[in-house]
Amino acid sequence: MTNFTYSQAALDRLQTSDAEIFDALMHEETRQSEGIELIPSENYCFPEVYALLGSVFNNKYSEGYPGRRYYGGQENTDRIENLARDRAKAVFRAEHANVQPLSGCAMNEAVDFALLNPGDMIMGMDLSHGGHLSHGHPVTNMAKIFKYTRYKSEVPSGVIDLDKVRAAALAAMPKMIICGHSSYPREYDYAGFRKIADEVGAYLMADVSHLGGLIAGGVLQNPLDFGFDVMTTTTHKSLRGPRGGMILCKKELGAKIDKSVFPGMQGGPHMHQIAAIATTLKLVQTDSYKAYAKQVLVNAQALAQALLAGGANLVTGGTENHLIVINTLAGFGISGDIAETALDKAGITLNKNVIPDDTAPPMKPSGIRFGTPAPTARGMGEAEMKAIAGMMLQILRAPTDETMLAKLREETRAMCKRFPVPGLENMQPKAIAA
Ligand code: DSN
Repeated sequence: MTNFTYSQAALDRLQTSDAEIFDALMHEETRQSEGIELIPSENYCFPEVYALLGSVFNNKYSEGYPGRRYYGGQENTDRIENLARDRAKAVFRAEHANVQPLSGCAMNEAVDFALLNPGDMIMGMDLSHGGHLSHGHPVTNMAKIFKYTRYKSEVPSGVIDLDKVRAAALAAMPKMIICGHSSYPREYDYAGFRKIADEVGAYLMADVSHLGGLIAGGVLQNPLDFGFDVMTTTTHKSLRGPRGGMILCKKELGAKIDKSVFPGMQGGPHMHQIAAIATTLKLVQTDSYKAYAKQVLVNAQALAQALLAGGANLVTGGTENHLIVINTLAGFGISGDIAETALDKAGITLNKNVIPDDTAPPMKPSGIRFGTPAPTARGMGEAEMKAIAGMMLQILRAPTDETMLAKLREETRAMCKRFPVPGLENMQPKAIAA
């Protein structure tokens, strides 16, 4: 036992000292327990993560790196950061690891500033084809500093035509090429990208934020096995850790990356977060986590096949990873925001999403995006995926049928009761504020 029982004692105090926030917390526990979470970047963290995020490591300032800090009292923080770095290197077969980035955008920005100069050209995937804002969208601050050029996937297959990527790279001569996405349901040809980067003399980076857990679990390819210079991943998606980011890279780039994270971008690292990352990286090495990663992909196939059989229009025609994008406008005559709202009413949470070359605005796009990491973490399998697909199809066909939505809400609640959220198994409904 620790000297302070964080969870119950701290919650009891919170209930008295800030009833409004306590109430929101109780309602969020209920929402997460009683609803089917399909946002593909979300997950239920390992319960151990809650313990560390709510621990006294929150109180510590640790600017610098293990063995070289600007403040005293680092014997325990050095231990956890060394463990986190060593485990990250082991899990991802990396030569160097930095576990301090506060989250995804910060980690990607740190890489850009470590390896490039203002005005340099970066090549990343087009946002509507699955790329991420932090890979050079004009609305971001980074677009004021670096130049960006984009590659796309082929429509409707989703294949990335490497001849086109090569031609575009030879024309733009980027200093860095990025593989990575937040809504691309296909695998990359990492070896093909390596050849192109070599030909134009660019650094090659993979942002595997969505895939990190599936790579750790050994069910998707690891870009570092293909000679990538840098790989970034957030730690809270398929990895099931705390919110955070990691940069993994070749040894010779380690010093530049570390300097760019601190003091370049950030001050004090969040040591409670780093402790939780360390534990996450131990847990993802277990057989049960490897089985989980495998089941995430099996479930994605089950969900995709059932939706296809029901006439849904899947972007790229299917999936090879954990996520699925549906063109709701083409398949059901409704925009993604209408679909998102209707599904939410029935207890199925996902997000509206642009589809390749979408002409509709991002708040009223033509599709939806969803995936299987979260339902798989609560133990749902193929039978539940088929049932969820059936409910989704009913809703997408009749999004304004409130009677049907209410009936399906009861069904999703009943399904969720059978699969408690990890860490919330003993949730007492009576403890929930009205
Ligand atoms: N917000 C994350 C996602 O949903 O993919 C990426 O930043």
